[in-house]
Amino acid sequence: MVTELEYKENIFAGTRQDLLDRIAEQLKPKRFKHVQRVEATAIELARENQVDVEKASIAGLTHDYAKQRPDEDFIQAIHYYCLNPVLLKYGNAIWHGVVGAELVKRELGITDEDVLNAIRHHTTGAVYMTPLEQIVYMADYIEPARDFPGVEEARRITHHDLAAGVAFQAKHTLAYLVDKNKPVYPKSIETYNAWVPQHPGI
Ligand code: DGI
Ligand code: FE
Ligand code: FE
Repeated sequence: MVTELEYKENIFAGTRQDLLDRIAEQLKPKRFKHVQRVEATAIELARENQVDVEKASIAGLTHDYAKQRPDEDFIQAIHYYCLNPVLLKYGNAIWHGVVGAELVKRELGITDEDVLNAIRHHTTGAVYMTPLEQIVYMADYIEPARDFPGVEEARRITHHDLAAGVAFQAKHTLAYLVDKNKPVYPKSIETYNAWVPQHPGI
């Protein structure tokens, strides 16, 4: 049971309930429920892949911490933390992960780089992703309330082979963005190139 999970690694200075309370202050109920489902899915994938369950819980709960912040907060943070100015051309969809990780670090005091990278990369993926990063990227995509054509296949592939799940999502997200004439963040293309040709079966 997720609710019995006791934080012992001092990645976050407080209990899981303390972390939930901090996140609930930031998110509307619908989004708050989503991050709890992502947490549960991330814990499941962590157990299947011998990954630290406490990190999976914390990264799952915090991955969308900044999703409902105003644009000004992100723009200010891009300047303050000297992040790549190319980011300014994008919007909330890209900022809430890459820039959101800096807000998580500052406001929640979480400094574990694996957790922060899982937040940074959860939307676009990345060329190199640790097992924890792959888990958060996939948990966000397959959590139980996700309902898009192909989600069942995504779940099946991911539980069978985490890296193949990453390839599946990278391919389908890129195809979706192209179909909708959306701007593609270069990292999304890098993720595609790094993961998809290696998994021709997906
Ligand atoms: O925050 P969530 O809704 O839980 O999920 P997410 O962070 O994976 O995705 C947020 C949105 O970002 C989703 O609609 C897909 C979109 N997205 C992913 N990669 C790119 C992107 N949008 C643009 N413009 N460019 C990208 O490369
Ligand atoms: Fe997100
Ligand atoms: Fe999410």
